[in-house]
Amino acid sequence: MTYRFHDCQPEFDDFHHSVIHGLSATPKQIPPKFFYDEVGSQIFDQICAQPEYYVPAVERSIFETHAEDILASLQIEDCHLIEPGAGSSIKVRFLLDRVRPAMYVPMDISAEHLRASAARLAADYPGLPVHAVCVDHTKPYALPSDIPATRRVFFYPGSSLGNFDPAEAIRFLRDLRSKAGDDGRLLIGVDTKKPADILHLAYNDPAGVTAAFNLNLLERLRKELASDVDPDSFEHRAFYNAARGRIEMHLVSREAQRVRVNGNTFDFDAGESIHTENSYKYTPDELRQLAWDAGWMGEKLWLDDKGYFSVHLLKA
Ligand code: AVJ
Repeated sequence: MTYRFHDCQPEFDDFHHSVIHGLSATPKQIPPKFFYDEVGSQIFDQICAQPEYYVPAVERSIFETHAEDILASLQIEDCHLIEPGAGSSIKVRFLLDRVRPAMYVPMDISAEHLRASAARLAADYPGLPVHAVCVDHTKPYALPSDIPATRRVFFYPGSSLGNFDPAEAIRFLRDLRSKAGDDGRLLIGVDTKKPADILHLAYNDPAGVTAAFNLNLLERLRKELASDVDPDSFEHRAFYNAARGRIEMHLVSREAQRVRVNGNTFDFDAGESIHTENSYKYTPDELRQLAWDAGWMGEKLWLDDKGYFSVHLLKA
């Protein structure tokens, strides 16, 4: 078992700065990458088990239905498989159960979570070299030099791309393109546009797990930034903004109040929100155009019957 952990130390100050900066802005905002502390990463796994959050199940059904075609097209045997934002490394097991890459590189912003899930994975796949890299992939970073620069296959499932706005998404894809090299590939899962009621339910699950995920951000403010914010004084709101093709998540203040964060004070009107997430949805054509603008060619595309989710294979 080869297992290595590279800690590129996503700057801890970053959380503090982003929160102070984001709460000083109009409208108030905090970037979604801060959802994923240890607790948040676990709540996200629970979201993925909610029937209304169709994303993982539909993506999985696409992988299963088209497994042969996907694996044949990928030529993954012997490749260096790299997964930005790997989280618990659950989805990649589908690939690892069927083929043997020369190396698996899970990358994640949450050090503890990555350490635990990468170690578990290395134990479950003896003989697979696992090089975990703790890094914030939304910022410029270099891959460690012991990850070979050839035969790189990037795996970016679950519509993680949706958190970037379209201009950022192009920048991110362009960066992957340059890291991938000329024989590189990108297997990417992207949520599609669909009726608003289905989208609405996916981000407003009746069990309240998505609400807990959103509100956990305020728990982080309390724990890590010595904030006096009362999570009960905010409520979860998620809706589909059709004009911009995205789900928006907000934390809405139930009352006019003053919140303290590390010695700074922030005033909220009743009903004023903190914008915590965008989740962009792309038609297959829109995604192909975006990828093209970033230097990728669409090689193959797989959809489920209803067209609720798309898996694209892109080549350099
Ligand atoms: C991990 C960004 C793909 O936008 O669907 C799920 C995060 N937020 N429920 C998404 C999320 C609320 C998720 N991504």
